[in-house]
Amino acid sequence: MGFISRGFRGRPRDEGVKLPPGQYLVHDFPVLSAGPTPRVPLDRWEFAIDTEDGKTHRWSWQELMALPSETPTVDLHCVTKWSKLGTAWKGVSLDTLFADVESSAEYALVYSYGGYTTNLPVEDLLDGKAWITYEFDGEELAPAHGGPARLLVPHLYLWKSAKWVQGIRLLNEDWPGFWETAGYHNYGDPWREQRYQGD
Ligand SMILES: Nc1nc2c(c(=O)[nH]1)N[C@H]1C(S)=C(S)[C@@H](COP(=O)(O)O)O[C@H]1N2
Ligand SMILES: [Mo]
Repeated sequence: MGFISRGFRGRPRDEGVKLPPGQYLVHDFPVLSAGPTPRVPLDRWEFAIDTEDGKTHRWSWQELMALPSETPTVDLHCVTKWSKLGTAWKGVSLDTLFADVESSAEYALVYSYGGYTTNLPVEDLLDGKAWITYEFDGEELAPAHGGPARLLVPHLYLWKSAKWVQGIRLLNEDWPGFWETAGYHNYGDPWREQRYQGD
């Protein structure tokens, strides 16, 4: 009779959303940590970039706060298949942190307080693709989600976004990190569904 069912699936707000293959939407913010949450007092916190020539660039918490910040709103994709859309962050772009770093290294090994590591190409940190974030949803970043500061690299699976980030080591050869050594994909592009080695 001319009645057309619109055939909503799920919530109307999820309609028309295109997710990477194999992902489903969540509206909460799951916590995934491979170990206990490290606590680093801000007066002892620092972030470092170590170059392939053995030079170290360091920022204290106050120095990080004094840098120009950005407020990216991005989608998150976890290899365990949840995706969370439109998350709002505040942090410092890696372009800003790399501004005075002289390096021709192609590879980065990100390391965290607590010992976590993850690797990615340096170019995936640059050109507006990655931030050291310290606020989520307008509030200081909760320790469980990586506070005081975490790397955010939203175009790769979320295991690349190291929580409690401590530094980035620039390398001429690729060193696999924690999950990459355990059989996860070396690069981890969610749109190409690069979950495990061989994908
Ligand atoms: N330091 C550290 N960073 C980490 C992890 C971790 O165990 N330790 N887990 C990774 C994984 S597998 C995911 S999915 C995300 C989870 O971030 P969330 O707990 O804020 O959701 O953090 C990533 N960063
Ligand atoms: Mo994950």
